[in-house]
Amino acid sequence: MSEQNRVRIFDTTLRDGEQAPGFSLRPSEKLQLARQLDLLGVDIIEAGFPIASPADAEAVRRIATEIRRPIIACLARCHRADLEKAAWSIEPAARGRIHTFIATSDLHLQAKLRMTREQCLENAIDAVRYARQHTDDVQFSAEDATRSDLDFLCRVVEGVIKAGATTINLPDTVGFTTPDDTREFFEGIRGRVPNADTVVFSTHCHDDLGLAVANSIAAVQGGARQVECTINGIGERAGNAALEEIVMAFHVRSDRLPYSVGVDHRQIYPSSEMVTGLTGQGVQVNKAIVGRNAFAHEAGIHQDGMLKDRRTYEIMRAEDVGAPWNPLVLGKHSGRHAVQKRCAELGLTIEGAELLEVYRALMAIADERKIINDNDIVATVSGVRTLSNGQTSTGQAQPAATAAVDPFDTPSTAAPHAMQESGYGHGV
Ligand SMILES: [Mn+2]
Repeated sequence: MSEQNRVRIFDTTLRDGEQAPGFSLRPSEKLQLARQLDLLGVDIIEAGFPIASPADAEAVRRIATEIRRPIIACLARCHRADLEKAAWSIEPAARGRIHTFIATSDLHLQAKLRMTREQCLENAIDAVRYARQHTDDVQFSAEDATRSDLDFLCRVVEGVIKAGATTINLPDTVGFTTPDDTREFFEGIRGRVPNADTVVFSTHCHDDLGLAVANSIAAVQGGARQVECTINGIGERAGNAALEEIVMAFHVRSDRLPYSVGVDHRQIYPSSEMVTGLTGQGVQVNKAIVGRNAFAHEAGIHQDGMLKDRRTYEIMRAEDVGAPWNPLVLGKHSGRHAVQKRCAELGLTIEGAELLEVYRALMAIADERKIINDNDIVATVSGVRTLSNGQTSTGQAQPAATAAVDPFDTPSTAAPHAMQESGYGHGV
């Protein structure tokens, strides 16, 4: 793939992610996560917002000292004090970036910053010039870019490129745009602004409408070559674009999305686990790529297909993202085939009438408990075997038909024989 289609992954888990409610991390935890992000292969780590607190500045400086391969970036408003603190924080870095920003939408200028467009433009240019005195790598973000007046935004982008900005980030700060908007927006600005081809354009999307990943991909199709994202999609409000979803979309659908990244997929799941562990905030079970159910199948028709050929219901493999592969969750939608397979994995060979007996007993448990675990399986097989041997714990003979669970109180008894083989659950 050509260098033109190389997309830089700018991870902001430690900045935008960390500033979300309930996600704050201590400096030592930030350093631990930065090491993992380095292993993951991200191009840029945004390590913090140094003016926000002395601990944040210290964390950025420690990361900049230790983590040598990726670019270490940190955030600063267009204020001298912010920029000085940012410069101090990245000073030890092998490659340090100052990321400065100011809002460009009239709403933010009037309601929040109480400044005119001209003052905004002047502040942006001054900040970029000042940052360039400390590092050659300066990123400028136009906060709320997607709700800004396009002509004014183009003037700001032109001004900061002249002042020395090397990356131009156009955030969808409030998660408002759609994929079509986003693509036209990037194409339009890159087409209009002089010297746009001398800088890297960047996208930063929030997920308020659940469109952050789709919008980020649309931005890349519109010419952006840096994507800002976070592990597990954590971030302000509904979060940022999820790194794992963007990377795997490029990987699985390279036919339509011919973009390359430097990320090692097999480090995706370990990174997700670390974020969950450090923050104490789990991901939703059905979260794409990293959720507990992302590679699990309970529906019997799916399980049967999976046992015959994984490609029937999988577009990527759990092991591709470093996740443990334990795809067959046994529940009330499972069939005998899956029960037999799991028993075999547990060292229990069961077939024929015994399999039917075990299957019915497990389905009765599933009606009560939603998920059947390995202990249930072992206990059920042992219970069925004890009964069919005519033995009970007291040594007295007992008829095999009276199992500990009611084998007939399950949906399977009413179904045709063929359905018991593969089980239930929707096929589509
Ligand atoms: Mn953000």
